[in-house]
Amino acid sequence: MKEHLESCRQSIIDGDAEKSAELAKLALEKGMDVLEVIENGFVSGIREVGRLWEEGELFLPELVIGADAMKKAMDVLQPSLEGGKGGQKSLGHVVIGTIEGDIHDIGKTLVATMLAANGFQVTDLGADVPVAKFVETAEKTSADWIAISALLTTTMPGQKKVIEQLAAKSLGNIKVMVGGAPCSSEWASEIGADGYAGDAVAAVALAKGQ
Ligand code: B1M
Repeated sequence: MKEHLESCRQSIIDGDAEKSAELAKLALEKGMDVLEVIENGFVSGIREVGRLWEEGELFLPELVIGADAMKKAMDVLQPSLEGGKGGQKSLGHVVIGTIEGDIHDIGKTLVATMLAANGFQVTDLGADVPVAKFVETAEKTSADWIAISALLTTTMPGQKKVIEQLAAKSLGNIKVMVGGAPCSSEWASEIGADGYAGDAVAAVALAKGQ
């Protein structure tokens, strides 16, 4: 198990998309815990790529190649996370997306998949989503939650703008959760969000009111 997780992590650091997809398939065949493989294998690898890039040991193209390897592995694993979907009563409707100016979508997609797998109806708006689009979609679909991902310190203020637009339109009944690497519960309180989730499991618990 430990060895396999380490190989998964290394495949992302090496930017080897063929290998990462192969290791993801192998993990499924071995019946490994998919969330553990994602978090302690592949996510650990992409975070290391980010660290190496920040320290100047990798260049931007290598960051892109690492992200591609990560996406290939997620493409293999994501369907098995969706297993819980269907047949159950919806626990509520969540509109999710990555805020405008920000194209990081790996974590957001993982959160969307986990919410859907746990019985929520999810409208995934994708990445680089304008503030008004979150508000309009949530209003039109009578959503219970808006979940806004931001991975850049420069795009975090967009999360606050969504909350301000909701208030301006008297839609304060729609709850807002924020997430993404630079966010925190302090940030959520500061901007008046209803909650912060540090990972996909926490996002599900928050949406369930746990
Ligand atoms: Co970028 N990038 N990147 N990047 N990138 C970061 C975020 C960075 C921290 C890297 C670093 O410096 N160490 C840094 C941000 C610095 C800052 O603002 N403080 C950075 C930068 C600077 C940039 C560019 C500006 C680089 C450049 O062009 N000069 C550029 C920005 C482009 C843009 O958005 N406009 C850029 C580009 C890219 C790639 C395209 C190459 C690629 C993204 C590919 C893609 O997503 N399609 C990329 C990647 C891969 C990263 C890192 C390495 C990894 C992000 C990731 O996918 N993590 C990242 C470093 C890092 O985060 N440590 C970095 C795995 C993912 C599963 O985790 O997204 O954190 P995460 O999601 C978690 C939780 O945060 C939470 O649950 C998820 C699952 O556990 N969560 C939520 C996330 N969203 C949530 C929403 C919720 C609830 C929970 O509900 C609301």
